[in-house]
Amino acid sequence: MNPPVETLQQTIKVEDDRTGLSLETLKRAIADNLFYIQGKYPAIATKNDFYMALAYTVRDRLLQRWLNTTETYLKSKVKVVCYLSAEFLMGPHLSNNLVNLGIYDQVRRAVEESGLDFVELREQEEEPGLGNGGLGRLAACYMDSLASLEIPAIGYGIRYEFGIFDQEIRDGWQIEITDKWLRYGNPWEIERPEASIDVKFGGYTQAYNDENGHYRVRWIPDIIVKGVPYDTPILGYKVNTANTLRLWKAEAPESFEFEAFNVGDYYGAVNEKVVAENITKVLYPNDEPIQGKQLRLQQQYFFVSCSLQDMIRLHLHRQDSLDNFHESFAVQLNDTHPAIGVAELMRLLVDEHQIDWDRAWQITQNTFAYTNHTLLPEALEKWPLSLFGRLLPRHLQIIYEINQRFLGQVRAKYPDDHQRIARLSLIDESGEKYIRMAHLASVGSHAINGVAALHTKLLQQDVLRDFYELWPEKFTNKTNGVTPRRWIVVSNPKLAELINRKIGTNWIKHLEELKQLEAFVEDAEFRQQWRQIKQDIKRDLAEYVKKNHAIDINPQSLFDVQVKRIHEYKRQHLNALYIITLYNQIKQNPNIDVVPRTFIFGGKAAPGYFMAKLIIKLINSVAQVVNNDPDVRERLKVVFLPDYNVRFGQRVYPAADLSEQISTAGKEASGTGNMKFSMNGALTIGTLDGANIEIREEVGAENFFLFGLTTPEVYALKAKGYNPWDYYHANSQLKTVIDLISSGFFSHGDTNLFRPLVDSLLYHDQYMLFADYQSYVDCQEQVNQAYRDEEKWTRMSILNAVRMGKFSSDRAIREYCQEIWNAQPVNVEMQEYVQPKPDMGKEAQSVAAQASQAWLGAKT
Ligand code: F58
Repeated sequence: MNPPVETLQQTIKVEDDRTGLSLETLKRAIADNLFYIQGKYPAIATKNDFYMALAYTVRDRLLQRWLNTTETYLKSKVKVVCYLSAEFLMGPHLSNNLVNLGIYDQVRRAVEESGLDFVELREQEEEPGLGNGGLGRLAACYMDSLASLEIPAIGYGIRYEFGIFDQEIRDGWQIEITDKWLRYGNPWEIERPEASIDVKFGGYTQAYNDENGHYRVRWIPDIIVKGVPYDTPILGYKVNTANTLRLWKAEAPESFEFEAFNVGDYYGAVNEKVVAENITKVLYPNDEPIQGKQLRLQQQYFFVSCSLQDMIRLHLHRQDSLDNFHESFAVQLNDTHPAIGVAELMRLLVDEHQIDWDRAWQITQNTFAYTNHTLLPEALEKWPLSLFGRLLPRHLQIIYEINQRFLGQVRAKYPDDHQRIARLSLIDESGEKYIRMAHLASVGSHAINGVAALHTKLLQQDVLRDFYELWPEKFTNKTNGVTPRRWIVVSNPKLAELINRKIGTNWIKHLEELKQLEAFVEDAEFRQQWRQIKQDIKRDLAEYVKKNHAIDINPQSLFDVQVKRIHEYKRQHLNALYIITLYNQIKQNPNIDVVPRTFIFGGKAAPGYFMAKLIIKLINSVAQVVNNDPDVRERLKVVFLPDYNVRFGQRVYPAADLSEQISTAGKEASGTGNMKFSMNGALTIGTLDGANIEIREEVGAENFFLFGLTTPEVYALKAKGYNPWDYYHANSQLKTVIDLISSGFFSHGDTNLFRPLVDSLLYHDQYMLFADYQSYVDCQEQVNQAYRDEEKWTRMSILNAVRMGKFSSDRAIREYCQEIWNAQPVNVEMQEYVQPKPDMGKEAQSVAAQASQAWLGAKT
């Protein structure tokens, strides 16, 4: 006979299926989600169905923290950091969430005990590739650190339907394939249609006097687009803080459709919808700004307007007046893509909330701070004034007004310095008129920063020199950092495990503690373990390459890796010249004793960037020749691995022996791949550029392979006149390499294929490859010598990794908090979610409802 129900309730504590962590509960939760969310039973479920069931199981375990965090922020007046970025390159969420929740092993077991293959399910996840490269990935690392440091933060961006394209290689050329990442659904986001926001475009403005006789302007737009937020929880590492990444999708407002339907314009109505939805369709895949593309400006204004209106809504829920908006929010502009926010906040404060101009300007300047990510002058964003005025007529007026007042200040300080005034103006009037977005960002912000020490110095001396002379106090350096959670714990669990055994786990949140491992450098057993891990990971990569690309690589060889966007300034082709040099040496002297090397490349080229695509073709063509030549077999291998992305980064950084960071000095703002490699024990061959300089300072010059011109030397050579032919004629090894490419040796006799590349190197190479060629080749020889001495190499590898404390994004975020944002950590208490009881008091119900409405967007 069954025991009475009351007895059962007294004796058995039932674990909640959505929060419980026992193996039995996890297994049941996965099975339940498969049934109730995917609507499948195991016999008919696809791998993706199982992945989704697993992802929902993990998301359930995040929700308690996420909602507690949101509630904590809403109830208090804590300052919230808003990171405005057109790109967030998050990478796969599953493993990261499992690590941050501290339940990786447990969930893995539950999956395996359910008869499923954990790794296979993990690989099902489509990575959200909502960014191009370093800038978007930095935003993702910063979101992880903000949450891990318990700083209230919201990441605001765009929910592109198609992220960065998938890359295929056909016949050595890059082919772009649409990234349909949302095809099978995204279990990590929650749509919040009730929190939608209207954004205006086009039309005209009208001046009027309000009821108090004050002069005002209203904006009558052509079209209105609806921004719908999609929220993703960003959980910190082993804390209760789960911040929000709020990405906006553009939709047509229903009312507009109805209007058109009413007058019978069916096509017009549908077209309106298409136009609106186009705004967030696709990420621009360029690594330099595209001048003059209307859709790009629409994207920028769309997400910035949605985000600022959202902040104002949240602010007015917590406070009565907008007068202290800047105490509620610190808004960081991730490059100039969101810089239109300066004019938009002024518009919202002055036009829509009737704050007087001077006060609005103080609030605006105190709210914004601007990070610059590039030194290439051609990469500074500017918008044709005509296009700008057509799309955002009110903002153009506001920018004129800001400019007039700003230039008034400049004139007061530098009377009659007309050139300086023209240089500083927000409007470039040298030819066709343009709005200079970096100037708008600089004028509208209280802080301006570069992303590595050299970069900040060059900003001050060069790109933003006039602003630096005007406001030196606004400038600070914030050297980039990367999150050790994703870039060590998730991607290199074996290394993390070894470190944990030696010094515990504190280093995961305090990376400088890795220094304690220096004590083990002279411990032969530790070195052996270190080497073994690298070896195992290299073997895994070799298997992966064999399985996916049918290429054999030797796991004993030196893994020499260059993965990053393909760009002339990053000089992947310098690396290719070295490969050809080595190849020639072996061909000339087949018995030469070389260190076996595998050259691994990965990276996407902007679809319209011909020279970058030709560099990919060159690498693949060299690979074909080298890999099929029996004379060099077992000594040289070249592989270009297609579709480099976050997931592949996680696989390749831990497997690298050598990290190629070989940009022309003064061109790479910082680099962050350089940090990920070094943290995983790769040695760097690099120039004195970006964060390489600081990495070398930290790991010690003796543990870094330095070559090439310095920035002052590059400038001096440019000033003097760089003549590539001098190097070509003086260096027979270099000449042989170039002549071999020109001869058609790598292109089946076609002497035209690589001509544009060779011509650019010989006639107008801004990046001065030939000037650095010999120094690079010599330095690579030092690498070979060092690699021959296994113990020496291991010592260098260990010292590289354990001295990387400075390059944790936690350090970077702490600096932003203290020196720019004035933001403090906030403790989030864990409260168990309790099912609302039928007898819940009216008062309690209404308090709960108010809080949720503010967040969800009910108008206050
Ligand atoms: C990168 N910029 C820098 N831009 O090149 C790199 O040195 C730095 O480490 C990184 O930012 C983070 O600070 C970068 O990735 C882009 O991808 C933009 C995308 C949108 C168009 C303009 C370039």
